[in-house]
Amino acid sequence: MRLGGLGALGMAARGAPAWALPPEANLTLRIAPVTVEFSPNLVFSTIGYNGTAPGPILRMREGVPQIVDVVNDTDVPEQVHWHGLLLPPELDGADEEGTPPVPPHGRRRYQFTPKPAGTRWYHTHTMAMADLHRGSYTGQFGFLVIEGRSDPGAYDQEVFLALREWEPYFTALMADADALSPRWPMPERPDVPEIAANGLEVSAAFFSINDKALGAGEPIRVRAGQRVLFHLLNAGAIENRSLALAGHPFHVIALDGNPVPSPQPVDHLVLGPGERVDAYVEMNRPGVWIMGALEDNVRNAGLGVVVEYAGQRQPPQWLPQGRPAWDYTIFGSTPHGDRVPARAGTDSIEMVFEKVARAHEDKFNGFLINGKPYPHDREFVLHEGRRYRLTFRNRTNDAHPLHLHRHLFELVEIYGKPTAGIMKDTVVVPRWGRAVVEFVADQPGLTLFHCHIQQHMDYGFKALLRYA
Ligand SMILES: [Cu+2]
Repeated sequence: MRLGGLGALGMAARGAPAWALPPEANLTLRIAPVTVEFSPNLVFSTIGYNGTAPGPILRMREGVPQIVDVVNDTDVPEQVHWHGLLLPPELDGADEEGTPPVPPHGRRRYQFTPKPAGTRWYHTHTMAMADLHRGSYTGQFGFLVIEGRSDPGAYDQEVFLALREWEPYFTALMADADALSPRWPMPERPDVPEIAANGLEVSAAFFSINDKALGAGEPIRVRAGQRVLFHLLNAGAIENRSLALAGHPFHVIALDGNPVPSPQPVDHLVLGPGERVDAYVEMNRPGVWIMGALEDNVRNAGLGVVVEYAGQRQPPQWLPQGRPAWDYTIFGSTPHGDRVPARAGTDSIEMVFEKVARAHEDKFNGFLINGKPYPHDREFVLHEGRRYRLTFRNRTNDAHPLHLHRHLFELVEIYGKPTAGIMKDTVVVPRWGRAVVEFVADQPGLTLFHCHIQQHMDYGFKALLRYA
């Protein structure tokens, strides 16, 4: 065993047996203010990990124990959530589940055995409320890759791209909130539409991929004939993001880090906050191309990166894209029949989501689940070993990325279509839409469920599930 720090040596000098020495962390994450240069003309201050935002790409091996020390060099308590991992509540990283926070100017040690394999991520999980310099509005996010035995296939390069917005502000003037959604059925749409004035929501003026705006920083350099594996993450706090690489389809192989039953090529991707997509691109169209958001205003405000083939020198080119048409079900396997029958022994949990305009401080919208505010004490009680069917009824005019902590779920119905085999931890339910997911209650302990849009979570779009 390697020696720890000076404290450990001191203990040894006093005669502590070697086995009593604390082991060294194999990873230290330091939460502290950082300054990020998004372009030569745009420099922001935020909070990051280890001096950068996004934080370092962490790699762990599935099943190999880890010791992570998190040091908090800020004045406020912090939480690090390990998104997509199956961890006990005391390590998961959510106040609501009882995870002890990392105290201000203090530290906390996390010891865990990471699983399952796949593209995961880590990020702050504090509340922000009306403070747009806290929680997921900051730069506290990064990729966490859990390497497993499964073979991702042959590829020549691996590229990690986190999509983000910056300098958020409150506004009641929102663009079409669902511009990225096709016209899906709206089974939860009320007969009489609500006309209450909408509250202030969060928007942003600047965007980046990783820590650079489109046109700043180095291009992704490729060669004709290469296969490049992209790991994509919407690390944003506020909205769905789209992405296309001019002239090149994405071959989607995994959603939220989990291999899909039917890998498919698509012209573009749409990711809700918290979601990941793993997709490879065959580099077979030499040139200098823009990979960026479909919406011109978002792409031109920074959400993009240049892909440059070797030997090509022309200005980067964007090609007009069609209307977004993202559909999870093309990556699933087809269940038998039109409807997915609940498996024998499956219990049902219904969740109806509603928005209450300007419920908070006469400014911010509030959210209710089944007509009630958080915490839904004893409302959602799980029995270990049982399979649950969760029906999400979105009776609001926004799309919501719904995240279940500490469990993976299988998507069984969305857009009015049955599907099977798609394992996720976050699913975007379209406005007035419905989604049905199933999961096995095999992770005892408090389990947080919430919308991954920071403002929605802060103002009530969350619930605690507990085990009996
Ligand atoms: Cu939401």
